[in-house]
Amino acid sequence: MKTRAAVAFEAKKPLEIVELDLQGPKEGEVLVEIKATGICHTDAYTLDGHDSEGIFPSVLGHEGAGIVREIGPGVTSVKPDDHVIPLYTPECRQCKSCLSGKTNLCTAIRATQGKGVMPDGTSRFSYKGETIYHYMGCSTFSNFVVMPEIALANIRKDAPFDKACYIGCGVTTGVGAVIYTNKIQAGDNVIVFGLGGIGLNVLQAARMVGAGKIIGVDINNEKAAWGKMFGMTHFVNPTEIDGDIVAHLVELTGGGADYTFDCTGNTTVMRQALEACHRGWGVSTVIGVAEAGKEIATRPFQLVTGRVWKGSAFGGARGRTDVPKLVDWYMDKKIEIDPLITHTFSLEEINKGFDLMHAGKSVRGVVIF
Ligand code: NAD
Ligand code: AHE
Ligand code: ZN
Repeated sequence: MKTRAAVAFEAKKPLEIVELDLQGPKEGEVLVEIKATGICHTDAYTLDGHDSEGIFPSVLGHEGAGIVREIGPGVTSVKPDDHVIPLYTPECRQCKSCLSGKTNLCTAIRATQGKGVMPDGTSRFSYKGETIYHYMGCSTFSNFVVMPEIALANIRKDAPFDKACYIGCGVTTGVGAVIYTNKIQAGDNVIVFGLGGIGLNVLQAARMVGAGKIIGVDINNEKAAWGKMFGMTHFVNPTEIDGDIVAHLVELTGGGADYTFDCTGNTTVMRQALEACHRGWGVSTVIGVAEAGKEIATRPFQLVTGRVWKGSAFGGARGRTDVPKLVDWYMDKKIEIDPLITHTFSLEEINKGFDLMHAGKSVRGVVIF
């Protein structure tokens, strides 16, 4: 069949809207009509050539929601007309990682996802006979996609696609980092660096669990009002304080935070986030994705004296199990999504979404097919 898609033919070039050929679902695969997709900073990072796994030409996008249109042989967990969220972190429930109960990082198909192909090693997309690669096992910037069954969360049908799509990455990443990766408790002091599409979701989850001080750090003052809407109690712009940001935050929290989060992808900020943790027990979680070749550093003494440095992918959420629950929380108004979606676009307008993100003017842009 044919599908309209925004294709990244080359790094650092605008996406081009073209009609691709799409092969139907094979064994264990599902054809999904994507109804809406968010634009995450990770898409921009790959398009800008910063991803060591970036492959071109490819169809980017990993934050979508849609409807099952056809199933391949052997598929049992979804059927035509089901509403689904594609999962870049699948959940096979059979691999060593899934069975460990210690991680959400299913390893069943990670190697082929990173190579831009389906689990059988081939792509379903082509253009004028040339292969176009998949991205993060999702490619939600295409109106139709083929997904492995284990990478689809089956969600309730009354959730609107243009909001539910955000649960496919940003909402789950931010909320999950608080409740799954860290199990933050009432009264804990929290610092969030970077108040964008991810950081604001960390804030709202910190508010939800009754955190104590909820401090937001951003170099863009326009994010102060956003932070306050999502539970932030104090805002700090590091470019506007006297002296060292770490010392400032340690003083503000009476010795350092119980939990800090990097939601910027900047390795200097990651170090500040670790060092703003409380001596003896503070935990710093890296969520931001750093450019290829970047490394993090700190004095080992920071760890010797009890600070913990860890990371979180997709908020530690097990996709097929937890994503439908997050959709329920949204529908039950436990978490807010609507105000965070500041812009919507047609597929033809998708490059505007990247421009607004780079300019710091949008929180989440969503393409509606
Ligand atoms: P975004 O562009 O919406 O937000 C980034 C925010 O960081 C902006 O508000 C910006 O002003 C702020 N910022 C930039 N430099 C800063 C600095 N030096 N100090 C303080 N604030 C600064 O991006 P997003 O969609 O929220 O994504 C944030 C990061 O999270 C990206 O690196 C993205 O790739 C990553 N990410 C990771 C996961 C995961 O599973 N680990 C999932 C989604 C996104
Ligand atoms: N391809 C990059 C790594 C990118 C990365 O860390 N991705 C996050 C999700 S970002 C979503 O917006 C993730 O889940 N990582 C776990 C994984 O298995 O990719 C690189 O450095 O090569
Ligand atoms: Zn993302």
